Amino acid sequence: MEKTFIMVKPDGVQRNLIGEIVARFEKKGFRLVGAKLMQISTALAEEHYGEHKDKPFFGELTGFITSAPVFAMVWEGENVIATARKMMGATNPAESDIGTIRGDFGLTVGKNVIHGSDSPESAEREIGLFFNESDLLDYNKDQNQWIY
Ligand code: DAT
Ligand code: MG
Repeated sequence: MEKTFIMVKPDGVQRNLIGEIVARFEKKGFRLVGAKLMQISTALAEEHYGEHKDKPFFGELTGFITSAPVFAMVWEGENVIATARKMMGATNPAESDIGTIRGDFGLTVGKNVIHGSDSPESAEREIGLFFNESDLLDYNKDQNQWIY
C-alpha cells in the first residue's frame, strides 16, 4: 500500500493544529504508520528541501522549519500521496481552496502549516530521511474492511 510523508510545520504545532490535522487524515480513512515530535537540524532541513537550495526563500524556509518542533508522520492508504496533497491545498494559502488544511488554517506561503510529499519518489526519499524502517508499524486496522 502507498505511503507518504506528512509534517505539521512549526507554525501548526505552535497553533495547536496537530490534533486537527491528524483527525482529517484519520477520518479520510488513512492509516498512521509512524509519527514523532522532533526538532529538525539545519543539515536535515537543507537535505529535505534540497530541491529549493537555489531559490531566494531557501534561507527563510530552512530557518523557519528548524525554529521550533515539527510533528512528522507517515500515512498509508490507496492514493495517499496525491490525496494528501489535495487535502493540504495549494502551496500559497492565499490560493488554497477553503476546506483544505492550508485554505482553512493559513494566510501566508512562508507559514503554510503542513508539508506533504509530492510524488512516489519524494515520499520514499522523505520517509527515509525522517524515519527508520523499524519506526514504521504494520498493524491490522479493522476499519479497513469498511473502507476498501
Ligand atoms: P509545497 O510545500 O506545496 O510542496 P514547494 O515544494 O514549492 O511547495 O515549496 C516548499 C515550501 O517552501 C513551501 O511549503 C513554502 C515555501 N515556499 C515556497 N514558495 C515560496 C515563496 N515564493 N516564498 C516563500 N516561501 C516559499
Ligand atoms: Mg514541495
